Amino acid sequence: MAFTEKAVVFLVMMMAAFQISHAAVHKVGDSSAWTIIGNIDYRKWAATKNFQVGDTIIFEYNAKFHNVMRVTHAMYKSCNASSPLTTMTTGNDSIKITNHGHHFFICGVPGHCQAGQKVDINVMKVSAAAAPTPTSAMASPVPPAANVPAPSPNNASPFIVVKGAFAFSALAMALLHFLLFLPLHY
Ligand SMILES: *[C@@H]1O[C@H](CO)[C@@H](O)[C@H](O)[C@H]1NC(C)=O
Ligand SMILES: *[C@@H]1O[C@H](CO)[C@@H](O)[C@H](O)[C@H]1NC(C)=O
Ligand SMILES: [Cu+2]
Repeated sequence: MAFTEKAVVFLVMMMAAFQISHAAVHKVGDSSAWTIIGNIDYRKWAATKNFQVGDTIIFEYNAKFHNVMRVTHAMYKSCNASSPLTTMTTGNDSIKITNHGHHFFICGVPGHCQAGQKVDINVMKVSAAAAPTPTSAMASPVPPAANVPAPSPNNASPFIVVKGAFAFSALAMALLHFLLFLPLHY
């Protein structure tokens, strides 16, 4: 009986560890990818996914014909590509999700968003038990450098992710410094 109980506890711990370290990669449109061919229903595609903070979203497309713009909800609804938050143009763009809530993307090529090339990535708030700590999130197996596209003039999201990680560690260092040196001043 002890063996069975130990085995169950071990299994549960393994599952918990997997949950915490598990960061999924979602390719938008799956094998159809990011396109206007075939009238892909990206709303339906998104509805089948369980997006979590830490996951990576990949847009794969022919960069001659499409792009990816992160936009506001209003711009998403009206397919207004005049002032995107970020624009990505490599044809293989990956975005690491760093916060929950809606993330809206459209193709900025005239007519494409209207034809349905738009997606709303709704990232759920994780439950407290499954929530990764900031430390484990930072130690995720995806090296930031792998996400940085070849030098390009645009302001792609992966850079924001990298900057965010640096900002976080800088904050942690500042806090540590504060805690270590505060007693010396009193
Ligand atoms: C698109 O958005 C811009 C900036 O928010 C705005 O000035 C413009 O009027 C909008 N165009 C349409 C067609 O809604
Ligand atoms: C796109 O990048 C991913 C890694 O981020 C890679 O696995 C995949 O093969 C690439 N796809 C293409 C078509 O280059
Ligand atoms: Cu397009």
